[in-house]
Amino acid sequence: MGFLHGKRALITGIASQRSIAWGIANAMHREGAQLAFTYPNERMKDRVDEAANAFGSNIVLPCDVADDAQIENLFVELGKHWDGLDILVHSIGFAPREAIQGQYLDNLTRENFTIAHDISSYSLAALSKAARPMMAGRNGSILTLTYLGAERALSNYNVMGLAKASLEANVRYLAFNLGPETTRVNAISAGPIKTLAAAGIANFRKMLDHVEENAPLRRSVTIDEVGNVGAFLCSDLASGITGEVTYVDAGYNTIG
Ligand code: 0WD
Repeated sequence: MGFLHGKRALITGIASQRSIAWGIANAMHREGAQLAFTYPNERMKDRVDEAANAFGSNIVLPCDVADDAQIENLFVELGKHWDGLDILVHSIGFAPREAIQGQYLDNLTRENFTIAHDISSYSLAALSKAARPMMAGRNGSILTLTYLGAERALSNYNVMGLAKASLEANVRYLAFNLGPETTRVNAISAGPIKTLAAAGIANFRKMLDHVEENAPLRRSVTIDEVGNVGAFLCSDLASGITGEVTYVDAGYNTIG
């Protein structure tokens, strides 16, 4: 029996089979969790249907996190399928493409700053708040994805680094707020992985090469490696861990 047997997990952020959320869904499914999925717009629906099929789920619900009504409606609809929720996976990030190339100040505008923070950080708190009634008192777990650019000024990551710093603070405040009702909140700081979101970052290949040459393991990580840690963090095996950022980056963050 898998270590997530009997758990119900809502997975956001699947855009393709390369998505980190796909790796997380795969590991959670293998460990016995029941899964439900969200898609942000009609264009992405087929991809997410494909994921649901692959993981034996028939719960696929719309949710663009830029829209309060869709966030609210998501949990109304989910409540028609499930009477409680154990796991919420937030694997969502976005910044306007011009903001994640060149130098930080080159394309920094109030609008780019706001969008990056809204979609990449506020959405974690908004989803957690809306999920709260379904998650309280069940030893539930919320998981998000962050990146080293939250702590270090990295080329091209720019305003996304600020949004990820906000996201990591969000993890700590949510963990502090939701701990008394037994819900844990954690982040994985993943090393660079070639996904659709990563393709938007200028010189992504160069970042990947640098990690592969310099990380202690002399390679990058896979979505399955991130998925395994995600499944662990959302399981009762990790019942003492909350408010943390766990690195799955082949050790890259530990070198100077
Ligand atoms: O190297 C990487 N790929 C890393 C990614 C390293 C460390 C962290 N991360 C983070 C990302 O910043 C993001 O938070 O992991 C998370 C997942 O990213 P991913 O798996 O790399 O990227 P992708 O497969 O593109 O999934 C991100 C998805 C979106 O995909 P697109 O390509 O359509 O932007 O986030 C979702 C969407 O499915 N998304 C939204 N979902 C709901 N509402 C929205 C939205 N408004 N915007 C984007």
